[in-house]
Amino acid sequence: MKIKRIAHLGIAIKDLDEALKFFTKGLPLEVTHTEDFQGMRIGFIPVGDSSMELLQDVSGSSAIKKFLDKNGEGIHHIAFEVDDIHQAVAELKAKGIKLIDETPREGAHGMTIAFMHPKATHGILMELVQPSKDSH
Ligand code: CMX
Repeated sequence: MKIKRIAHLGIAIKDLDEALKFFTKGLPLEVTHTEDFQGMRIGFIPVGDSSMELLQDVSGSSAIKKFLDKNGEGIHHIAFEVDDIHQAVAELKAKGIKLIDETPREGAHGMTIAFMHPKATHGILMELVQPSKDSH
């Protein structure tokens, strides 16, 4: 497995429109893609070779809602880009590393994703992603 870069930092936020005022007017950044995905409203903000993935709960029952209720806004996960996610997941399984997604699945923005369990990664929720051509 080769980890190519930090693809994005997932940040749990209460309100995407409100957060974008800070990120695009307070900071000189741009939101390049927004999407409704599995009970979340998601905004992608490129920063150099990586992105921030702002995650708002809209369903009242997403993983982000539970995280926000427990911790408030903040960094939720870190995503590493790999070139072959199926091979990467197979390698982690062979090493006995606990995964949330034992089979890669479709994520936001056309990415194929798999989460590792935070209990196996020193308390940080980590995600592997294999972007599609137009992902960030
Ligand atoms: N980072 C670090 N630790 C986390 C965490 C996070 N983002 N979310 C939960 N945890 C920890 C909790 O603190 C808790 O630890 P303790 O047992 O020590 O208290 C433990 O994991 C269990 O947490 P929980 O609140 O009881 O939540 P669940 O067990 O129901 O779910 C998790 C936790 C990580 C398995 C679940 O949130 C999950 O499957 N996440 C992956 C999918 C996801 O987060 N999707 C939203 C992101 C957008 C996307 O899908 O692309």
